[in-house]
This record gives sequence, C-alpha cells and structure tokens, in this order.
Amino acid sequence: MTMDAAARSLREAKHVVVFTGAGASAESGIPTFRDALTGLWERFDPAQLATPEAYRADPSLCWGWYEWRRRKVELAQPNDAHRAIADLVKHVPKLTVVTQNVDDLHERAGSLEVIHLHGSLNSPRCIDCGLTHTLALPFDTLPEGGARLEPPACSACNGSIRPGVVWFGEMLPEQAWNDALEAVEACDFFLSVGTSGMVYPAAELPLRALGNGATVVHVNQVRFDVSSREHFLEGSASRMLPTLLCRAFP
Ligand code: BV8
Ligand code: ZN
Repeated sequence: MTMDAAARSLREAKHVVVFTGAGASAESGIPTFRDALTGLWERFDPAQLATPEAYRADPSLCWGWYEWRRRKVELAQPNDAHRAIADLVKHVPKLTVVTQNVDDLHERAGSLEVIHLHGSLNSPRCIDCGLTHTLALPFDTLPEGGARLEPPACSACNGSIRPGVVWFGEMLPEQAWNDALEAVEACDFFLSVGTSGMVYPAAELPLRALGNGATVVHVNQVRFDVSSREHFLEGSASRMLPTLLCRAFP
C-alpha cells in the first residue's frame, strides 16, 4: 500500500485505532526495548529487569532503573508522531489510542483517554497493600549510567513501592485490555506505530483487527514481514504520521 492509498483509506475510516510501541517515543529520546541498556544495567536485557523477580532480587537496582527512565521521560518532549496522533481526533469520527508505552508523551501531546496496556511510570503503588504512591519529582541529576535507589516506603503500611507498570509474567490491567479489545473489534482502520510486535498479548491486536475486517497499516522504520492482507509504511514515525495526515486531510 502506498502512502496515498493509506491516506485514502484513513480518510474514509469511521473508527480508527492507533496502537503504539516504544518506536513512537524513540524520537523523543526514550530508548526502546530493542536498544541495548547502558551503564549500571548494561549487563541486563530489559525483559529480565522488567519482572517481579528482578525487583525482588534487587529492589534498588530495579527501582533505580525506573526512576532513571521516569527522569528521561520528564526531560523529553512529545515528538511529531505524538502530535499527529493527537491531531487525528479532529479528523475522524472516532479515535482510540492504545499504547504499550509507559510514558505520558501521548497525553502531553494532547491525546485523551489513552489506553495503557502496560501501565505507567507515573503510577507507582505499594507492593503489599496496593496503595498508589505519590512520586516526588524525579531526582534532578540522575547520573546517565543510572544509580541504585532504595524504593520508598508506603505511607500506609511501610511496604515497598513498586513501579506502576505491567511486568513480564503479570496480567494486563483488565479494564485496559477489555477496552482495547472492544475498540479493535469495532474499528475499520488499525494503525500500528513503532512496535516490534513481540510482546503478548498486545501483539495479538493487529491480527484481531484484521480478522474483524479492518484495514491494518504498520508504520516502522525497519521493515518486517506481515501477512499479505496487512500494509506497511516504512519510515520514522515522526515523519510518516504527519505525512499520512497531510495526505489524508489536506
Ligand atoms: C501476560 C512495561 C498473562 C514494563 C512491558 C503469549 C500469550 C500471553 C503471554 C505470553 C505469550 N508469550 C509470551 C508471553 C509472556 C510475555 C511475553 O510476551 N514475552 C515476550 C518477551 C515473548 N508476556 C507477558 O508476560 C505479559 N503478560 O501475558 O499475562 C500471563 C500471566 C502469567 C503467565 C503467563 C501469561 C505482560 C507483558 C508486558 C511486559 N511489560 N512494559 C516496562 O516498560 O518496564 S512490555 C515492554 O515491551 C514495553 O511496553 C514495550 O512497549 C514492549 C516492547 O515492545 P515495543 O513497544 O514493540 O518496543 P521494541 O523496543 O520491542 O520495538 C520498538 C520498535 O520500534 C522496533 O520495531 C523498531 O524498529 C521501531 N522503531 C524504533 N524507532 C522508530 C521505530 N519505528 C518508527 N519510528 C521510529 N523512530
Ligand atoms: Zn502499603
């Protein structure tokens, strides 16, 4: 499918789902999960650190990583992909934004009611009583290589605070997953942006949309195989999305 064909299909769409992965935030300077870790965490694969076992084994190493990431997001700005997605709501009858990302860059670009399948860096909670914890502003200067940070204690039960993200091996938030499924089953245009499609069950969504007769378009700067009925626009999200919107809604 060419950009013009994708734009024509988007223009006719009644309900669009935009599904984003780490590649949508990459040009805001947020490392993706495919990017190798550096500094203190160099010897880890993110998928090893993003687990309950890693937190139990070394809470301050794990919490330090999340605080370093939260700081990076605080210092980052939404990019043109986030802005184009936020803009899309003005042009289509119905838009649902579903993200695997744990940053708040969609919201800071103006998207509302973003469905976070994997939680958020900004919603830590007590690992024991579940009470949400109000985070202090991130440390001004977290060394680039990161630092071990003792997780704060819960004000109610003195338990340890954990990041408000979904770790590998944990269930996705039920409401978020159900809302995503409902949107995917109802949409007629599914735009997947900057995801390697390797993390389940989120990675099922494009095929579910396809199964429901939606047009499925992948935007990624690295081409990968998709079924003959899906479409692929190769390029960076911050360039492809504004171009797609300009062509669809001149
Ligand atoms: C679960 C929060 C039930 C943490 C994350 C089958 C069914 C069900 C489960 C499984 C299954 N098979 C395996 C599993 C287990 C596991 C899983 O999927 N493992 C993988 C590694 C195979 N899934 C789970 O554990 C899930 N839970 O299934 O619950 C259950 C319960 C118990 C036991 C069994 C089942 C929970 C998964 C959630 C994990 N948490 N995030 C944190 O952030 O620290 S996932 C994490 O990975 C991030 O959310 C991130 O989004 C995601 C990685 O995916 P991407 O977003 O795609 O990012 P990635 O770096 O991979 O790719 C970036 C892409 O962007 C690349 O393609 C690149 O080319 C592109 N790109 C880069 N720059 C740009 C760009 N594109 C465009 N423009 C650019 N500029
Ligand atoms: Zn508690």
